[in-house]
Amino acid sequence: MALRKVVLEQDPMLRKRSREVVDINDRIRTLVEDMWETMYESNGIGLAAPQVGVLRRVVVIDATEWPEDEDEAGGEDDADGAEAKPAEPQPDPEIVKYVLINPEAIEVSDETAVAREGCLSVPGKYGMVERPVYVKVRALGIDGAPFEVEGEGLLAKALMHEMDHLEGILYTDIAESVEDLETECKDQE
Ligand code: QAP
Ligand code: CO
Repeated sequence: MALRKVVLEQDPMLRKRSREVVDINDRIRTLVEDMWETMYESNGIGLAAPQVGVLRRVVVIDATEWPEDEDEAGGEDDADGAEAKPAEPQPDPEIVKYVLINPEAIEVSDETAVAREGCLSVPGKYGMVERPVYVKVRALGIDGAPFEVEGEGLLAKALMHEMDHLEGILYTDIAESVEDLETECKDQE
């Protein structure tokens, strides 16, 4: 496994159409391993192969929404009470993790919503993007078996955002507005 370099916005590679995978071989398996590593290292929730400079129709997504992320989990710091409250058992989040090879949208909703998006290839920016609220995608898994995934909310956005990358489209092309992230967000090194 290895980290790969993330290709940035101005690189013409991101504007090209990626080609179908015809054979899921060791090269593709290594690519997928490296994409997971690269995505997690950069705190992304989705990554498409062209973002690491490989023009193949391969996407990884981890849109798992951890309860802690949404709100300060638990809340109050332990008061000096006699009985320390046992930690509330957190429900296990549903793991929303997919490798998609040659993904195709086979159904999209008419209903759309405008929501915030970012992209590892466009660091330090975000934009408001209108997308269908629901999509059904057919793809091959890393084992070569076809499967379907239905996405709503974050997963739907991630699926459409990543499939756009395979067509050479960036969210900044279709965003209603793009703005700089506040500089107080200091998760860079
Ligand atoms: C695509 O985007 C996406 O600028 C994945 O400083 C976007 O993983 C799916 C990221 C919106 C669903 C909704 C961007 C991390 C990650 C940054 C990403 C940054 C740190 C973006
Ligand atoms: Co992106």
